[in-house]
Amino acid sequence: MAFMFRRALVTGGAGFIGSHLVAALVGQGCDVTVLDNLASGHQTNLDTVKDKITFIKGDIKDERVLNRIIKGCEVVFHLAAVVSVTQTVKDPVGSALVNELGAIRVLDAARKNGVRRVVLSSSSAVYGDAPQLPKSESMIPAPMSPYAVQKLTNEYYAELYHRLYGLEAVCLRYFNVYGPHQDPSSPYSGVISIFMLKAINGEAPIIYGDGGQTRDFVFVKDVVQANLLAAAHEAAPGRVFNVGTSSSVSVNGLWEMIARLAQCRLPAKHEAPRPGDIVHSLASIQRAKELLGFQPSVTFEEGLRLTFAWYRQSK
Ligand code: UD2
Repeated sequence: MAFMFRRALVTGGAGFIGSHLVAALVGQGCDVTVLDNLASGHQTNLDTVKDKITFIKGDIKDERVLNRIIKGCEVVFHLAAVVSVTQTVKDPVGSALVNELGAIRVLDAARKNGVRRVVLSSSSAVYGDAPQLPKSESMIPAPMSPYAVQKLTNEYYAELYHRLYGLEAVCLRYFNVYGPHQDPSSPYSGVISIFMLKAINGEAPIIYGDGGQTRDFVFVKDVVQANLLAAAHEAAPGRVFNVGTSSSVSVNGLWEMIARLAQCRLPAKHEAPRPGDIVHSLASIQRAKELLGFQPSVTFEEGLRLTFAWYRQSK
């Protein structure tokens, strides 16, 4: 029996993935509160639902705010985080205060206020550069950045809160998520957002290395689907699930597809590989398929088309 819920809190709900999740929850009649400090999220991401949600500008580190707004929620989707790997390398302590301590505060506020389930956003970063493909949840994690350690720590705490306190915590390891609302403004933004902007502006992108590296790109709508399944399904609590598509595309192939969409004939410039860049990444989504009924619904071509239309319109 699926767990039906009416009230949810989304931390990081003004961010790229969070804002899509909020819209989907509102669409299914859920009463949604968003907590976001707008450090990397944008309130404009919530424009279409702003009259139908409660928006709180605040921090997950603020225990008082958290305890106040979590009351009465049946599910918490925890997406608030320092999302840049580079930022966590520059500031391991500051980022841990948000990504580790902040997450524990969310789990603890949930426990103390009778929340039934918490869905936490984790990352494929926890696998590091282990060569085995596809990456499956049974592999031993090999985190290689503070970001990855922080996400893995969240997973351990989630499991612990499930075991010790019976809180129904679920973790989702996202692979390379793309789609509308992804911010292309930093050199460490998602490659699709960067390439889209370059193509629209008629500029050549930079490909690091020979471009043969591959990624499992998952459209944001499917990440939302995974969150909703994780929140509702009885098989989810206490578990970790990969969220990807189980197919991959090379960075060269990606630029070809985007250039075709934009009718841009510029060849990419190649630079030295990024230090620490992993070569191949591919998800096994067997567990999510079997236990949650997860099935990616948007083909890569379709997802790119939708994303491109959004960047062109919002330019
Ligand atoms: C993703 C996640 C990161 C972490 C990591 C774990 C994103 C945005 N980042 O990093 O948070 O979970 O996986 O492994 O999802 N590239 C170019 N040119 C550019 C930008 C990127 O060639 O202008 C290449 C880059 O060198 C890499 C690939 O594109 O090989 C993907 O880069 P990315 O930054 O989008 O994502 P990734 O996989 O490094």
